[in-house]
Amino acid sequence: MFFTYIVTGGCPNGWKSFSGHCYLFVYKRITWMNAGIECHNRGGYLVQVDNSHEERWLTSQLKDEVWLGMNDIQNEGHWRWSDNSFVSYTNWRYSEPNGGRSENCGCYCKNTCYWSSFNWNDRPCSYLTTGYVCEKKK
Ligand SMILES: [Ca+2]
Ligand SMILES: [Ca+2]
Repeated sequence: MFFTYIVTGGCPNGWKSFSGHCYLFVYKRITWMNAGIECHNRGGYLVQVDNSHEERWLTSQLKDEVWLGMNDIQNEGHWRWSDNSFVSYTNWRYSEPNGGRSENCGCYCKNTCYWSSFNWNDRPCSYLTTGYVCEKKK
């Protein structure tokens, strides 16, 4: 039996290819936790931004605010990605993160102040943001 598998640059149909990884952009009202579950169910994880190269590509693709894979739920101010690795590269918006214990999940926030259209904000994990990005390795 054969399965047809439509790929775009080595990624499943609907996913975008960048630097050895595949990215799926989903726009819907959703909490951070549920966004993570949906990514997991698709064989990926909430997007992890490792460097300015990836950051520039992601922000060039974004159409609205989306969840990032990072959180400081376990230890306030100590941000980790879904695989438990520490967040090293950051692109926080000016004055962010500002939420303390009430805001423990990271997202891309629209930015009207600077040339870059999106950068990072901490938000309550139960906030219904406008979407999420899943990532997985090819
Ligand atoms: Ca926090
Ligand atoms: Ca915030």
